[in-house]
Amino acid sequence: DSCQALSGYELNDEDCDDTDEDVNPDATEICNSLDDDCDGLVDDDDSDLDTSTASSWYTDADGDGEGDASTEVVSCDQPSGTVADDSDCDDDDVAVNTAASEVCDGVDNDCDGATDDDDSSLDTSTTSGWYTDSDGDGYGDPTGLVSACDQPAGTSSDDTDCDDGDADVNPASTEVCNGYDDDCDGHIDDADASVTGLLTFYEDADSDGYGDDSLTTEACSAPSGYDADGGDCDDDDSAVNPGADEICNEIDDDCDGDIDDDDSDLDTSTADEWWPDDDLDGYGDAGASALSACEQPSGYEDNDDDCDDSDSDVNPAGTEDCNGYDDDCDGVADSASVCPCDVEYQGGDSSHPYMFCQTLTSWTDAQVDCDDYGYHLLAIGDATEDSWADSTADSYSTSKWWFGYNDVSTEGSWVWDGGSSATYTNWASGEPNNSGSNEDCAQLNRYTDGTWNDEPCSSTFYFVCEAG
Ligand code: 2F8
Ligand code: CA
Repeated sequence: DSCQALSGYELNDEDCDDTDEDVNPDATEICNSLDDDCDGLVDDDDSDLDTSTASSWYTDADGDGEGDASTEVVSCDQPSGTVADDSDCDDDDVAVNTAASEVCDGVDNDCDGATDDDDSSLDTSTTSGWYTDSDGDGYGDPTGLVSACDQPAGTSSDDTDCDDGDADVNPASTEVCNGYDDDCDGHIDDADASVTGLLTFYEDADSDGYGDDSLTTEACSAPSGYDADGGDCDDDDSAVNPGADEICNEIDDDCDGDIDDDDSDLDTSTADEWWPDDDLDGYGDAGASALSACEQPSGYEDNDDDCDDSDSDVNPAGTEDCNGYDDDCDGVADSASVCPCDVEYQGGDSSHPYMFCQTLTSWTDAQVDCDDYGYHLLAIGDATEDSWADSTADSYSTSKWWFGYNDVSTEGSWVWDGGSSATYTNWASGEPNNSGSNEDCAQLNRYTDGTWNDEPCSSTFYFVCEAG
């Protein structure tokens, strides 16, 4: 004791460690394993502990060295079962922590917030192989590998599609004849034993494009010596098949069962032309249309030389007679050589003869003479015929010529030989005058201008006959 404070002495004895100036009742309890504030309690045991000097500890339930952030405990000493790390995102799984590898398992193994394919640090050795399935047929393109945990859209676990651009082509498809390896077995069409839908081909021995219906084989493509078309009715003759033209040769060229004229398909350019021979004189009707046929039809001839198919005496072999007809079909009816008189034709119409008979004959006898050859006394139809007949008669003789106009039957009623009425007349002025009440027949050349005159029918003149 002393009255004054002695150097190195204090009025209290509360220092519990007088060798450490930081330890005393006024000191702050901190983590240092000392009873800093001399309250008898050290560190974690002292409720006065300055926790800012303590550490945070986290439960590491799975013992993987990383703790559960939700289990923070602040203390100086590490509690048993805790760690200073708080990064374990699953403290019940020792395999899940920030040191783990991200693998395909649906778990965020490395606690980085991303799972599986979403994690760029994914261990790709744990992924699966997926193959693009562009055609959506469930079979993937072996060249379109995509590695991922989960199957990406538009992929397949399969890698056996041999054409990922065609949904009809894959190992489950049926091989058909189309030039593709439909079922992806490496074999196309006929080379694939599983092919279906084969076509029928026909053996074509004559190589004309059409085969024998009785010799067939099934395939996608025509084997050598076979054709897609059958129907060849003669496979030894390349000119005979369904594609051939039916021609006149007594063969069923086009294999339709009909031969030559019996076949409506006949190429008529190979047929002959036949003309009807109604008068059966061996000569066809020159005025008829020809019939095309391979064989001569009954009643037809191979010529159209008959100028009158209603008269078997008229044809090129006929005998030209004086009858007003072209009996031998040479284009000329009658002639002076077969007729009793000179024969003339108006305007070059050799089918219509006129006879200019220079024998003095009464009108009535002349009428009979004309009629004997199938003619009648000239009937003048118009001024042209009148002028021609008059000038032609003049060229033979300027004497008088009978023609057919007469009023023999009824005085004053003039008609042509045969009885028909006239549409044209050319009487001389003052004629007919029935001079002497005895003139009933008409004649040319009383007047030199070609006009007509009536004279007695008993007079004998030259006469003009007209055919028909
Ligand atoms: O003058 C016309 C007249 O001339 C003759 O009679 C005089 C003719 N007769 C004979 O030639 C026979 C008539 O026919 C004629 O009309
Ligand atoms: Ca007269």
